[in-house]
Amino acid sequence: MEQLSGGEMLIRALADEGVEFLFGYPGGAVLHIYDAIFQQDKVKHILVRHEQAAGHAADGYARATGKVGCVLVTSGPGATNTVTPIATAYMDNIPMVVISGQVPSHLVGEDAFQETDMIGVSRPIVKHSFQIRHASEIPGVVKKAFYIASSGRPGPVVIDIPKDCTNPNEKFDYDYPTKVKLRSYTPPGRGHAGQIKKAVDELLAAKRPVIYAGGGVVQGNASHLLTELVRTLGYPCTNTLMGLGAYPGSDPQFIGMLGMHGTYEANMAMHHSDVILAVGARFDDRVTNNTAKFCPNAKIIHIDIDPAAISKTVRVDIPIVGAVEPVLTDMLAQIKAEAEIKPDAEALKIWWEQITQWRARHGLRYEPAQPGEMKPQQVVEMLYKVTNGQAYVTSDVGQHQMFAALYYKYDRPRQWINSGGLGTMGFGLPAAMGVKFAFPDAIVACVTGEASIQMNIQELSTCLQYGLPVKIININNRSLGMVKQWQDMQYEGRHSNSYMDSLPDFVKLVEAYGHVGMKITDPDQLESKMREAFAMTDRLVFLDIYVDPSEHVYPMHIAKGSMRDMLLSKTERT
Ligand SMILES: Cc1ncc(C[n+]2csc(CCOP(=O)(O)OP(=O)(O)O)c2C)c(N)n1
Repeated sequence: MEQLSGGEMLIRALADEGVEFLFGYPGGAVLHIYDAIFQQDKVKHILVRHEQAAGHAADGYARATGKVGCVLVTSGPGATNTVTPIATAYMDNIPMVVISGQVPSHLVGEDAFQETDMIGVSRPIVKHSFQIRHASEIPGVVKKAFYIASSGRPGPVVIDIPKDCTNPNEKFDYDYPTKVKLRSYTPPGRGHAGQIKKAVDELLAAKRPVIYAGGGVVQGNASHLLTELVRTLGYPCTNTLMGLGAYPGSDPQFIGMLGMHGTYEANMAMHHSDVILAVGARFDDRVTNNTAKFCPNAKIIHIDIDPAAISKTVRVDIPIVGAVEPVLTDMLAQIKAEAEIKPDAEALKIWWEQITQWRARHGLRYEPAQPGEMKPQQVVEMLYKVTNGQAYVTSDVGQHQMFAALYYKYDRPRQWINSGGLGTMGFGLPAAMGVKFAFPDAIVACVTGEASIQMNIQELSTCLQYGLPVKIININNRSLGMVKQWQDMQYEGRHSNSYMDSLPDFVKLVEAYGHVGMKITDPDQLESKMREAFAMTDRLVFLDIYVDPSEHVYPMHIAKGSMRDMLLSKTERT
């Protein structure tokens, strides 16, 4: 049997696991591992400029591919810099393995240089963690870590490795396990047949049904089945922020995103429905508004892989615990088996007429721009046009994120990549890097704001090193737009610390990093400049686009109300 050191075993195990890219940053505790990286060429290490970006890049790679994203950092500050990306991945159920170096075993607990209890620090935000105690454990732990990260409800796993366990002078037998056995961990598979039958009967009897699909459909690779189900039944479908692309955004049966900034028609349809089928969605507070007033007349069917998600915030009538893919397969088979029972065509006709009226009342309407100004919504609509709806779009957090969610139509799962659960500013650019590594020929656009982009702007340097021609669409409103919007609405317009003075000249800044920058202030130049930017297929282009700083995102739920309680513009409410 081959003899390898702990450091060599780690990298070989990653290669055996099929890891293509390891996003990381070196330091003392991981130097043996970095030496092992140097001496092989299977796992490509990507040197970022900040460990936070390593985490988000691995996350973006994972979201775009469905594979596990992988990160390597040193102990202490290197490890703690990954806390935000770990929490980001945890909230959105993204499969990720983070390997942190640790001080040598004999110094653990002695406040040694760069010692942080990473297992303790990360405990509330990981699916699982492993502390390595001996080099020989490494292959087995890597196998388990990847299995746990990617199975069931996916999530981040930390492996903490003391430096002595990677010592190049101590070699052990290397054997990568082919199977993994974990006594206390069995992710659910198929759903309960009786519950599936009950759910199908309820669905077929519905008069005002809505299918509400979330990120679980994307992560569970079940978009094709969701699409088949929605089309078979002829029912309206709404997606959560995390679920965009799970059902094609340009399809007439799609009624838009729901929730706090959901479309008027999606929120109204939810509120007035009599049966809701929730698939891989978790009824979070940004969706439900006040749970006590949530969809008062609806029977709720909930498919989720995690039993803990059932009736967590909203009481569910028919729970189905299982992976969405086999559950939707079984539901479709059940519908076919009950071929003599059809949805109520007359009721459905009336329901669609009602939805069409709601759509006509608001839809994606926004106030037109003043002459010479640009609205942020226009920018996203132009992005959709210029990229023919084909781009992978990553975003940061704020108004621009909501505009990117609402005004770009995502027809494919994994096309829309954003931090929905944690809402992490600084996510967009490194996530776009991860997507570009996964799909070098794809169009990748990062829709951001001038505040968010500055949270990881140093990654422009990484983009130059690896030749990553992502396009950055900076929707520049000279302010922390979303914060300012809340201050306008709830604090009588007192803009406490939500204006950013002294912004850099972004064009010069990106040029200093070796890229192309363009400033757009004239709406008449928006299309031509954007086309010019996307035509430069081998260059990173930063479009700094000045928009109306007073714009708000609408609709917006009225706090403590029901799904149907919305502000529709600065002067209208439902
Ligand atoms: C790391 C982090 N800090 C603070 C916040 C709170 N926050 C949410 S949106 C926002 C403003 C974002 O401004 P910008 O990136 O310019 O986007 P805009 O809303 O103007 O489109 C802030 C500060 C956050 N989500 N993440």
